[in-house]
Amino acid sequence: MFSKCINLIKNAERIAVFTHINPDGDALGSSIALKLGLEQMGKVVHLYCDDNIHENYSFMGTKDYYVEYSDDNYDTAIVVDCPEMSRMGAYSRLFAKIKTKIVIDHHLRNTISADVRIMDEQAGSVGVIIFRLFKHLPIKLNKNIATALYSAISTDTGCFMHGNTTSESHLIAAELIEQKIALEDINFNLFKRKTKSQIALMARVLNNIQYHENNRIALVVITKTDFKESHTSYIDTIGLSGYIAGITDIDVAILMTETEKNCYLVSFRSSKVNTSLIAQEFNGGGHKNASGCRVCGKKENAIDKLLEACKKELI
Ligand SMILES: [Mn+2]
Repeated sequence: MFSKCINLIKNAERIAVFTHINPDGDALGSSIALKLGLEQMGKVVHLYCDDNIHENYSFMGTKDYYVEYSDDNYDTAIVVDCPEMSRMGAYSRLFAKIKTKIVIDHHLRNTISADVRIMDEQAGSVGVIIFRLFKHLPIKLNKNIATALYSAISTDTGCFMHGNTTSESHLIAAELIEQKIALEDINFNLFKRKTKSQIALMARVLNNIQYHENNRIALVVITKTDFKESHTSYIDTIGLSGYIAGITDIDVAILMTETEKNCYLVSFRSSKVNTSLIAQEFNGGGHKNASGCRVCGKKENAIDKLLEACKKELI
């Protein structure tokens, strides 16, 4: 699986690593681990993410590793955890220009073309794939790499609670923990740490849950007003959809976030329904249990469209 990728990496000198906008722990952790690992091989590696990075991830060193580069002198591009070009934001243009391209991903439908595509839809996180790749390269685990990879895996498995958690993810985690990572601190940052503003936003959200289809669908809309009045922004919605999905007997949780007037970023969460099928109806994508899309239109119309698509998947 890795042989062609390994050859490309061995021949690379200057590598740009890309990931998706609205980056999560897998996107950031996988990118940072790649940077630190490939630097051990003497490569120059720069990280690109066209978005703000939440303060909660700063324990991984995001402030040092993500800086603005104007450089475009790369021979190799690697894009991780990103299913389509548009999700790279403005950096998709830089990615397109680089001669050799490698895709490493676990999303169900990845549409980015490259010289090598390392795809494992069964992998619970890209972090798992990077860990396997490192075993074939002269890269040694250390505390910083282990912190990044653990964060990647912990994020996408919901702290080893989601259905994509496997014995492999636990075995890898065990190896990473042996690097003396700050386990408790990492998981606090990933899953518990909230600002007062985030709690204020959460209070508004929890107050405004709508139930549909005999309580099988829970839906929340976060408007620009909610952000304004709680002094928060889109980045502060981290973890909210998972919270709603935890309501007893809910089959699907839908979180709609107004990003521009009458345009919503939608995230679906479910342990019972294949949410990627719902997201696909709106040209979105993701995984079985967690996916997302964008809808535009008047709020009530957008809600109706989403509920209609969602109902079809309820068994
Ligand atoms: Mn991921």
